[in-house]
Amino acid sequence: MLSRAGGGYTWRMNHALSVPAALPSSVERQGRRVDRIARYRAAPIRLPDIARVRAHDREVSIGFVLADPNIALLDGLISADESARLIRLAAGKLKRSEVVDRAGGGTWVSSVRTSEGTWFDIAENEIVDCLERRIAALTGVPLDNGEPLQVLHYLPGGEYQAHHDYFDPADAGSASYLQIGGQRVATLVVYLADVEAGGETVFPTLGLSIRPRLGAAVYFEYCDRHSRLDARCLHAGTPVIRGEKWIATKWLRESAYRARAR
Ligand SMILES: O=C(O)CCC(=O)C(=O)O
Repeated sequence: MLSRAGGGYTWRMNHALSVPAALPSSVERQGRRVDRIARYRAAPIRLPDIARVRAHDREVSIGFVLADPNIALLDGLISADESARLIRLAAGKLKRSEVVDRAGGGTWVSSVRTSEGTWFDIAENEIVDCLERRIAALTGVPLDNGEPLQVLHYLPGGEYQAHHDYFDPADAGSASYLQIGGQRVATLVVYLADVEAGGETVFPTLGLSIRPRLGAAVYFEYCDRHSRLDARCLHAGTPVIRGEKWIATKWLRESAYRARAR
C-alpha cells in the first residue's frame, strides 16, 4: 500500500532555483536545444464547455478557463454547511503536514509546508463521497483514480512554498509513488472557508493568484496522455496574513489508485 502521508511534491529551494533542479527546461539533443516544456501537449481541459454544469447533485459554475496550461476556477463545488462539517470532522485529527522525500521516497516535515492536515478515505462519509462524485462528474476522471481527500489547515504565517504536485520520474524517490495509479494528472484545491488576508494559491510562472473564497476551487492539469509533465503548474499557498485557511485537496491519477487505510 502506498504511504498516505505523501503530500504535495516539494522542493526545498525557492521557486527560482527549484524549476531547473526538478525539471530541466531544456536538453541538448543532436546539437539542438529541445524545450522539455515544449514536448508537453495539453489536451483540451477535462471540464464541460459550459458555464454552469450539474455535477452529481449540485450546480457548479466554471468561472474562467485557461488553456495550455489548463487551469480553471470553479464556484459552488461545496456548500457552506458541508464545508463547516468537513472542517469539524478534520479538526479532531490534524497532524503536521509532510512533503515527499524526492531522493528516498518517504516523507518528512519541512519548513516549506507549514500547514497541518488529515486524510479522508474514499467515500468515508457522505460529504466526501458527494464531493468526490462531483469532481468525477466534472472532470470525467473515474472515481477510482482519485487519491483520498486531504484537508489542510493553515494558521497565520502558514504556507506551502512553490512546488509541483507531480512525481518527477527522474527522482529516485518517485518510483514507489508511481507504482499504483501512475502519475498525478490534475489537482483540485477546494476552499472550505474565506481567509481574512493572504493565503492565496499562486502560480508564479503564470502571474496568477487565486484568493480563497468559500465554495470555490482551482483546478489544474499537468500530465498529458504520454505522461509528459507541465512545469508551468508550479504553485504555492502564500502565507496566511490574518485569519485561518481551510482547503481540501484532491489529486487525480492516470489510472486506478487504491490506498485505503482500512
Ligand atoms: O494552499 C494552497 O493554496 C495550495 C495547496 C497545494 O499546493 C497542495 O495541496 O498541493
